Amino acid sequence: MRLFAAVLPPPEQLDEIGHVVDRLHRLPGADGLRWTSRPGWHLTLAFMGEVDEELLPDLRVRLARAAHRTPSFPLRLHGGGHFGRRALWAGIAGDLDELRLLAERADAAARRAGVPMDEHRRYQAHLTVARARGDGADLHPFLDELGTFEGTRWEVGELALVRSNLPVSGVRGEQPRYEKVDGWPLGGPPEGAG
Ligand code: 3AM
Repeated sequence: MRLFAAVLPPPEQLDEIGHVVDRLHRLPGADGLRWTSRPGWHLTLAFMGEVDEELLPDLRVRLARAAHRTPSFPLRLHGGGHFGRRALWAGIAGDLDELRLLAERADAAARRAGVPMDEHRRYQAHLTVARARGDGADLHPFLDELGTFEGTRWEVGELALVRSNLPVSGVRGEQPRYEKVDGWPLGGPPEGAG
């Protein structure tokens, strides 16, 4: 199955960015973008791609350990950014050092479990809200609107393992469906306790 590790913001924070994205939908050019589906909004930590079922038990143990080693930390959604002309995202502020560490630990957990991981790109925390079709689009009007957004803070308390179900219908613009398959608390009781 196709998997990635992620942080899932709580409903309240998703509603806040949801209101901003509602406004983005009304801007000229919005129809030309593919808007990501809200139940699936996430902060990707480490993308694993297709993972053999037989690697899953070890992967789970290692991700649990990665979560355990990371104390919970605060984040908030803040402003926006883009990857070229292709992806429009809400930005993240707060304890980005801890977020980056969690991303590195999730990546290392997958690697050690035998998942062939791509080489590191510099980790850029983001929550993708739209993708452009074809050659891309001018995302600046959307960035202007997103730029002033300040979400409220939440405490990240879980590392999630998410399955990405790619569309099979062939319907143009259909989105992958994301499904949380497991989650581990950050921090957690001392190892060996209980
Ligand atoms: O929604 P975001 O931007 O966080 O772009 C994909 C999405 O990221 C990314 O993993 C998330 C869940 O699909 N992704 C997909 N294929 C990828 C790949 N080959 C990838 N990231 C890195 N390498």
